[in-house]
Amino acid sequence: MHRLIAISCALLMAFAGVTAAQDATDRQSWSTRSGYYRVSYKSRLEPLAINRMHDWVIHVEDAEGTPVNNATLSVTGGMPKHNHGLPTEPRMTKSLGNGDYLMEGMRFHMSGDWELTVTVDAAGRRDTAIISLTI
Ligand SMILES: [Cu+2]
Repeated sequence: MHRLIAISCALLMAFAGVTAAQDATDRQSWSTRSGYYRVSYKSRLEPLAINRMHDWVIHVEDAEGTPVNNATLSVTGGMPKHNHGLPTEPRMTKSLGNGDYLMEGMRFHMSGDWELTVTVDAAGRRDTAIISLTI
């Protein structure tokens, strides 16, 4: 019984952590290393699955929450525990407006823990966010 309560508490705390990390759009977002931007993403393949080529829409805001347009984005990534990268080279193909950017060519070829490095380059400020996700 005590064990069950402990697990419930851990779950509640995990939920609280996720909520705190969410931005106004109710999506999880990540601050870039130097704090210039916040990035979030939406996969056009939901739920995420392995071995399926798909697109992401990455949203970029500045530290004040204003959407950042006219940025250049790049995405690299891999599985740190396996010491390998992404099987593809995703490319930003379009600025969709309102701080949204289309990244084409996303594909994950293994289940497990992935780390994506999103580099945002706008108005001479280049900064990087690390997005962790598990598929
Ligand atoms: Cu792997």
